[in-house]
Amino acid sequence: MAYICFNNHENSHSAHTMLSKKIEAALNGQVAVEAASSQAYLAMASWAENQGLSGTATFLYKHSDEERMHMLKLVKFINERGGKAVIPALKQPGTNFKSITDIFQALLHHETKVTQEINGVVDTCLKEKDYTTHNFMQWYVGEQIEEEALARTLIDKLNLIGSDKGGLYLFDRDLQGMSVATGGGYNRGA
Ligand code: OFO
Repeated sequence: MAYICFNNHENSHSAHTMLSKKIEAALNGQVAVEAASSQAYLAMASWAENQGLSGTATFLYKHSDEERMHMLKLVKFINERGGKAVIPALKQPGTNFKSITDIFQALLHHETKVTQEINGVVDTCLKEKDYTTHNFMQWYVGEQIEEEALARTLIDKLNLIGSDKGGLYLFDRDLQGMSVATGGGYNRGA
């Protein structure tokens, strides 16, 4: 059946109100945050790989990819709404980690800051009355709940394991098949 959509992506510049400069700047700020997250987790993945923690490395490489996807989603949204996405320069992330627990604490700390940034963007959307972008940002709000919960669960597990090598081996093995996208599957009735 022929179907004409007047609201498709090609027409989106005219079909939706264009982004205000404030919203465009806030979203571009978030592009930089997601890019920095991807880079930070890439450094963590590489550290874990060098420590022989292959499951942890796999998990972190995947996490880095997911953050890049979060960045891309924003880039496309900004451009589709008639704005201009800015691809940021990247700073070298921290590479000196003391332990696997140190990694996940740094990850949780980082994600808590990301949540604050996202809340800041949501706040700007409300102030600017941009309900389309507000709606788009809800995906990020939900994602942050998952990511923070998973990081906390992993830190709890690591605290229980302490210096037990067998426990650490099993922890690393379990991380092999896990990702934020699969909802963790850790300690959630699995
Ligand atoms: Fe870790 O989160 Fe992106 O958004």
